Amino acid sequence: MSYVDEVFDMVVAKNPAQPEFHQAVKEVLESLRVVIEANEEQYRKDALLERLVTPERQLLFRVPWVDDKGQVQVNNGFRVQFNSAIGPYKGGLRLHPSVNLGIIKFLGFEQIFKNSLTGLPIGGGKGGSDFDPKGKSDREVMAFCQSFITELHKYIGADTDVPAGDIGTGGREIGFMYGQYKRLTGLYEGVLTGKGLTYGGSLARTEATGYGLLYLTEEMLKCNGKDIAGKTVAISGSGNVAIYAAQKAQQLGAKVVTVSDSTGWIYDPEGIDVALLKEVKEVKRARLTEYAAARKSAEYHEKKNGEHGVWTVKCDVALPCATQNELDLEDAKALVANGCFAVAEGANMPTTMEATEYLQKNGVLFCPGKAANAGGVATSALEMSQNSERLSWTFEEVDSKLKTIMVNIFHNLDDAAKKYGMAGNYVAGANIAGFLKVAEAMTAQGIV
Ligand code: NDP
Ligand code: 2IT
Repeated sequence: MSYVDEVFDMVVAKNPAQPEFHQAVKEVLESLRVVIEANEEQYRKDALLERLVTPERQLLFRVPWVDDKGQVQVNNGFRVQFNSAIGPYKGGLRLHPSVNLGIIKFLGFEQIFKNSLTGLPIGGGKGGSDFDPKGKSDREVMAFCQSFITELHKYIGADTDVPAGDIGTGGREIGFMYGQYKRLTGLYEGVLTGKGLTYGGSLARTEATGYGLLYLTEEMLKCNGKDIAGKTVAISGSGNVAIYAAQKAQQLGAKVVTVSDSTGWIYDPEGIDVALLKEVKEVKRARLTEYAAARKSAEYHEKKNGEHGVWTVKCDVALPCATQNELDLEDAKALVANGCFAVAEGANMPTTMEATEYLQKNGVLFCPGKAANAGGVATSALEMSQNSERLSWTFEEVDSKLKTIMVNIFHNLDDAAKKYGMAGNYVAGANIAGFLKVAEAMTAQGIV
């Protein structure tokens, strides 16, 4: 059996009931086959792949907090410190009722390669909790965040592990966590990113994932003889990534016609009104029904079981920006049938493996999340730099660095795909380019 297959079987056997983690590992290992086979003896002897798929450290902890009725609630807390070969662990904290260890491991594993692709010195990690911030009062969210950090603060720090936002964790949650970390440690340091601008946050971090997604998409289209201007774009999600992806797409001259949340989706043929969307989602924390109520041109569709939502709408470019496995084979077929020619992932692993293969086979340009959404973590690393030198850069400075990083990422993965005889396969290109830097650093640092 080949080394890659052996390691994949081991991952399934040793990590039962973690399908998302298996899926993420499978996709990466499949792409690496050609690289591994060229140097199999050495990698096998060093157990390089076994070490790569095994987190350096996994923290599981209890998070007790008191709700507004005086009732004690208990959630599960997670932090997976996956790989520190090229820098301190770096990655977000997801707060969503679906969170479990397998989901955090898939996200942490992806983060290793994503962070490598940014070209910046950051290792891979991820964390979170099955706490649901939806419908909670600010005081309840604060109580949860303080309890979460009271345990996690022992294991993080500006030079060891630097968490940030993800689904359910935005500026409010990062603020409460930062305050508690500072209170417990007495340190005013860059231990979290995505901070508010008055206490060490970076300009353009809020916009970075969505903007970066569009900078990369623009470059991918340009290198394939196409232009984003004048195109119709379908976006899923209506959170941090989706909102700023829509904003930048419109600035670049495209028309965004859809957004969604977990209960429904909007079709707005006149183009999404981003200012209204921000008011509904960022200020009121309300459902998309409020967007539809305030805008004549918008159709609201309730999400029903088995219904395929935003991907049934005719578009040129699709940007999934909500969650994992939200774009399946049927969606991919609908996109291709409607003439969609490019898909770039704003979310982490939103496209199933079958859907990815179908899109690639049908000539759709496909950029995986670990490259396409790397602008968020890249700008987090720029926030770390600013915190270390105790300076703040202008919006234009950060935004122009972000754009350069995204353009470079695209060319790195495009070059890697060509070098290994898989021109145009950006999934393989991203996995190979991300892997090679981490593998070299792990090898140089010996058996640790
Ligand atoms: P937010 O919490 O701001 O928004 C998430 C959006 O996705 C919401 O519209 C939410 O709807 C929807 N959503 C979440 N879970 C589900 C679900 N199970 N089914 C259907 N819809 C769902 O998160 P972000 O925008 O920050 O994150 C979106 C994606 O981007 C995630 O995959 C995240 O890992 C990834 N990402 C985020 C980065 C960042 O910097 N924030 C960086 C790189 C990647 P509802 O409100 O109804 O739950
Ligand atoms: O998935 C991701 O890259 C993020 N949620 C952002 C991580 C970060 O450290 O900014």
